[in-house]
Amino acid sequence: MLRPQDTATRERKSISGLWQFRLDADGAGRSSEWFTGPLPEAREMAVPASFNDLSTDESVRDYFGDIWYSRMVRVPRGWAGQRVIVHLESATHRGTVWVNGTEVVTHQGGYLPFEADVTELVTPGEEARVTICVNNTLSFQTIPPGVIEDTSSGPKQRYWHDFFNYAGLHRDVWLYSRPAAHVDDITLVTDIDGSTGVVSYRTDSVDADGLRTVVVVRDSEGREVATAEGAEGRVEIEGAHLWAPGDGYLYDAEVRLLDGDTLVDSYHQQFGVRTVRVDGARLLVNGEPVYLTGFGMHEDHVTIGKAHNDALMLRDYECLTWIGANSFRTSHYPYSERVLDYADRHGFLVIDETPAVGLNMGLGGGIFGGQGYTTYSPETVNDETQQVHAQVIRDLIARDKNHPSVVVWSIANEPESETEGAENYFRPLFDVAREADPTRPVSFVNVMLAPYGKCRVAQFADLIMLNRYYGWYVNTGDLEGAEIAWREEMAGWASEGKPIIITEYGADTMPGLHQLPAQPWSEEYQAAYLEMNERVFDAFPEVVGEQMWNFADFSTTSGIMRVGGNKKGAFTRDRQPKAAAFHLRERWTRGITKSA
Ligand code: BDP
Repeated sequence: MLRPQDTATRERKSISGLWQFRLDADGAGRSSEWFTGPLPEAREMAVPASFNDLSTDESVRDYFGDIWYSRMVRVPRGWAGQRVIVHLESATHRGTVWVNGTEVVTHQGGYLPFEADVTELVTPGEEARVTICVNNTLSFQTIPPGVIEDTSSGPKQRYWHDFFNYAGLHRDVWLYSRPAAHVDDITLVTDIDGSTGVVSYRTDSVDADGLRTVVVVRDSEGREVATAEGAEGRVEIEGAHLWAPGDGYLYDAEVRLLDGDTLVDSYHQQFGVRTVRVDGARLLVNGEPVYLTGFGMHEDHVTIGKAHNDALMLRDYECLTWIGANSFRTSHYPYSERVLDYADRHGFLVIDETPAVGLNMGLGGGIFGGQGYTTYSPETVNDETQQVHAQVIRDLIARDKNHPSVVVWSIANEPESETEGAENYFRPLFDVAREADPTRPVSFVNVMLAPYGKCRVAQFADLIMLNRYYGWYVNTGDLEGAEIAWREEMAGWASEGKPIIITEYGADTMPGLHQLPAQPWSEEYQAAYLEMNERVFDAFPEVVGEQMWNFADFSTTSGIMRVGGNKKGAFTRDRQPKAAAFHLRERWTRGITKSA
C-alpha cells in the first residue's frame, strides 16, 4: 500500500476536520444501522484527535467499546474515470468503514494505515457519507493486549502498558484518486560501492499488463541522476550524497507506468542512500560506528492525546535538536508517518517499534488484590496473539521500509522473556521480521525482570536493548548501590559481544521540586541519577546508545505510582526543560565517542 499523494496522475483530499461522533455503550449502532444516515444524537469530534480528553466527563475518558464517526464529503468531479480510495492513516485500535451505507473495510491494530477502493459506491461531483466505527477494546488477542474485568462498579478495561489507552482517529483520513492501472508498492534498498550509491528497487503494479515501468531518480535539487526500466532492477548514483546522522539528504525515485510513451501513473518515493549493519559490538551506518543519544518518546499531548499535529511535532524536534539528541525510539507503537518523514529529512536515527507492549503480566499484575494472569497460555497471550503480532510486524515493515531514518526494528517492548513460553513465542517472530526486511537489525526491548543470564529471547536479537531502572524501581534513592548492581549486570550483557543500546533509564521528577541532598522525585535526583547511569555507559564500549526515559511527561492510567501521569520526562508535558535537560544537553552536544 502506498500513501496518498498528489502527483501528475493522482490527487488527494483530506477529510479530517469536525465529524459527527457518538459513543455506543450498548453496541446498538450496528443493529440500528447507524452507517446508513446521519448519526442519531451525535456530538462533534475533531479528527485527528483522541476523543478521551475533549470531554469533561469521566465516563467518556475511560470509555471502551464502539465509537462512531460520520461525515459527508464531496468527491471531486475531476475524479471521474479514476479509482476513488478512502485511506485512514490509523484507527485506534480497530476500525470498520462504510461508504454510502456499504461496509468496505475492517482493520485491526491501532497505529497503521488501511484503505478501500470505493469507486463503485460514489459519484464524482456528488456527496458521499463516510462512517467509521472505531473500537478501543483490548483483549488477549490484540496487540497491545488487555482484558475487561468485572468489578463491583461494572466492567473495567485493564492493560499492562504504562500509557493511557487513548483512542479514536489519531491521524488524517483521506480520499484520493488513482488510475485503474497503478503502482501499488515500491521497495528500495540501498548500498554503497566506493562513491557510488547502488539502489535496488522492486515495484508492484496492478492492472499493468503491457505497461512499461520506468524509474527516474532525482537529487534534492530535482536534477535527474539515474534512470532504469523494468518492474525490478538496479540504478547507480555516481558520487552519491549519502544519508547520514545529522545529514538527511534525500533522493526522489519517481516510478512511472507508461503505455507506450503515455504516462498512466506516477508515484514519488523519497529515499536516502545509506547502509546499516551490526559488526561485533558496533552499530555501523555507512560503515561508521554510531552512538545514539536521545529518548524513548510518546505521541502524547494535552487535550489531543495521541493525535498527530505538525506544530507540536516541530516543537518536539526543536527540543530534540536543542538537547543534542540524534535518535529516538517510537515507544511503544508506530508513530505518524510525518514523524518519520521529518527524521528522514533531518538525519535522525529511529528505532521503529511495533505496538507489542504489555505482553508481561508480571509487571503490575496481582498487586493489591488485582487478578494475576499467566502471560503465555492458551487463555491469555496465545497462538492467535502470535499471529496478530506477526502481522503487525509485517505491516510495520511494509509501511516504513523505505525510511532511511529507521535503523532498527523493535518487535516488542518489555515482554516476559525469561520463560520457555517466551522463547517459543518469539523465535518465529524474529524470522518474520528478517524475512520482511533482511537489511536492518532486528531486536526487542528487554525488561529488568529478565536480567542477564535469565533472558531467553535476547539470543535471537542482533543487538541488545535494555530498559533499566537501577536507582529508581530498585536501589531507590541509593545511587551508589544502584551503580554497583548496574555495572555487574552490564558486564554480563557486554560479554555477549553484541552492541547494547540502553532504551530506557529514568526517574520520575516533579518539576519545581528541589532537594539538597538530592532525593527521589526532585530535579536534583533526576540529574544525579542520569550522571550515575552515564558513568556505567561510559565504562562499557559495547554500549552504543543511550535513550533516556522519557522525552516528556505523559499521560497514564491512574494509580498510586503515577502523579498526574508518568513524570520521567526530561521535558514537562508542555515541552519545557527540567534541570536534567540542561545536563543532557551538556553531555550530548559535546559528543560521545567510543572505541570498541
Ligand atoms: C518501562 C516501560 C515504560 C514505562 C517505564 C516506567 O517500558 O513504558 O513508562 O518503564 O515505569 O517498564 O516509567
